[in-house]
Amino acid sequence: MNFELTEEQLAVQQAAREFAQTELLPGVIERDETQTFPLEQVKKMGELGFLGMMVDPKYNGGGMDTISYVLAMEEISKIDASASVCMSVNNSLVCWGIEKYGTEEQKEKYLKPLATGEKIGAFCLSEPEAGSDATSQQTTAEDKGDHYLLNGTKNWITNGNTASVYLVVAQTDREKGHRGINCLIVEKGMEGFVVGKKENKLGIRGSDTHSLMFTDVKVPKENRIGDDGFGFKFAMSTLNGGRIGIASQALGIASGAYELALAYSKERKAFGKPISQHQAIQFKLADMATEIEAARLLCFKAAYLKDQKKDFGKAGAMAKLFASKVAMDTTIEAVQIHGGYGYVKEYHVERLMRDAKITQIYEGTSEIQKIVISRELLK
Ligand code: COS
Repeated sequence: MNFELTEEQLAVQQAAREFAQTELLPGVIERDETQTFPLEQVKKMGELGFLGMMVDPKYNGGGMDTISYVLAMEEISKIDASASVCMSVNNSLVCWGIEKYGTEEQKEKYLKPLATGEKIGAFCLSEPEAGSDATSQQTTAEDKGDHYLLNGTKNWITNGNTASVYLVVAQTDREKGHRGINCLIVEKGMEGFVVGKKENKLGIRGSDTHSLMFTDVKVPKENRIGDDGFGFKFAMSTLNGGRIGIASQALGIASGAYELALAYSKERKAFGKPISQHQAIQFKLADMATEIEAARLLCFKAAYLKDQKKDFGKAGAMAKLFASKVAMDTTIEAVQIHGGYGYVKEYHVERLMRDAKITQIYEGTSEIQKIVISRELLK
């Protein structure tokens, strides 16, 4: 066992930290306020290799390990979780999914531009009436010989408008249940595909969350990922990895809030001394730091297992379940330590508190993570 990061991992961490400080911090409060997607910043993230970190260099990726991805996600999420959710979806759902299960043609056509951020991807599983219960897909992909006819609505889609490549899960044969589901690569601009309304959200307000409508969209057969009926397994397998990304995002939101609270506690005086000298605050800081460290280790463990090509489903679910709770608890305490200042926008912690909540909901709620974990335990 080795707890040391490699030179390369440390360099990635440093690069992500510098990028977040110089490119994401300026304007993050305004983007949250005005619900503005960080388009320029995401473009730069692509140029720096943060959008296809683990993709094989032969498909324009960074060829990095998942630990480096966790480190970069943590640093970027400390400052701007709206940017990091775009990064997480592009890396661990869309790029990974196509690289692992796509055809060579799909990789050439879609993975290469996705890995550099020239194109942005979206993962479209959730529907108005199918979130946790992902097998009850109402969107249909009717087999028409050389193409599928796609009809239905997807909800809460991250990168909904910014994306140009969409992985859309749909039911082809209802009688076959989850074995009748397919995942299709849909391009923006295909006739009958309309981006719907943007959601007005509690947190990650800079991220671009939309509903999507598909009406008789003709999707060529060569855009199906995997064999006929593989779509549900594809979604589950991809989400296993996505959960490492969201766990790292939650970790970053927590550690960002903790660092702000630590610094503030040394500056703010009460009863004649910095509040960091009061045990009430010291105990909060001790709890926050301990829980964050535990969350980080769970993220590393899941990432390590993935890199070792071992089963990482349970580890990823544990990391997400725990880190998202730590994000919620830590940000609430960070606001508390800031007192009245914590409740106003300038101090960042109120935004982090709002951003934290979604990590307990998307890519599988905490309750779903418990289902995934307990099924593994009881196997
Ligand atoms: N990894 C790989 N395969 C998985 C899997 C996982 N985590 N979970 C399920 N599967 C496979 C099963 O092995 C099963 O295949 P077989 O029938 O060949 O054995 C198939 O998928 C269907 O699984 P199951 O019968 O367990 O389906 P359920 O309807 O009971 O649902 C849960 C399983 C609840 C785990 C699943 O629906 C889920 O993860 N839901 C949450 C989806 C989600 O994260 N939504 C958020 C949207 S993205 S923001």
